[in-house]
Amino acid sequence: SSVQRTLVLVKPDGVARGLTGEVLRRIEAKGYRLVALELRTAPAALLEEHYAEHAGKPFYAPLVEFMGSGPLVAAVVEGDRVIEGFRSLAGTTDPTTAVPGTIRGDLGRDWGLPVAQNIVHGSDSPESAAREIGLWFPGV
Ligand code: YYY
Ligand code: MG
Repeated sequence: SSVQRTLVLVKPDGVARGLTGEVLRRIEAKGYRLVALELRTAPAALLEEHYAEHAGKPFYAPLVEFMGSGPLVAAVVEGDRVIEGFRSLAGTTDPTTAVPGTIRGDLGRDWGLPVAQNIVHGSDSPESAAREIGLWFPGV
């Protein structure tokens, strides 16, 4: 079967800007199902592990700081090919050039900061999804 689960985060910028509902609305409107959902402020250790693939890059420290700067919404989302499907809904990483119609393209932009504040995270592969769901929702 092609049913998958992915880890979605509404990042602190998205929560602070009141975009949580809009992001969840788009996920549900696409036909995906929420299987876990939680508002939380993430500790640095969790964020460092979540973004371990980027350790050593210039944006790593600002990224971890930004992600811990306020509450975020973590969700597990399920559906056929949802890993690719949510990445498609989210749009490309740089919110200034992300295509309109996507979450990042419609709702994000550059703010002159050392890290891109692009509203959402979505796992990029089945391996990443399994690893990230294990980190954020060990019981799920
Ligand atoms: O998967 P995705 O979120 O689209 O991008 P990643 O390459 O995994 O980077 C994670 C996160 O880091 C990105 O969402 C914004 C930030 N970032 C950045 O500020 N500048 C970059 N050149 C690359 C990534
Ligand atoms: Mg990524």
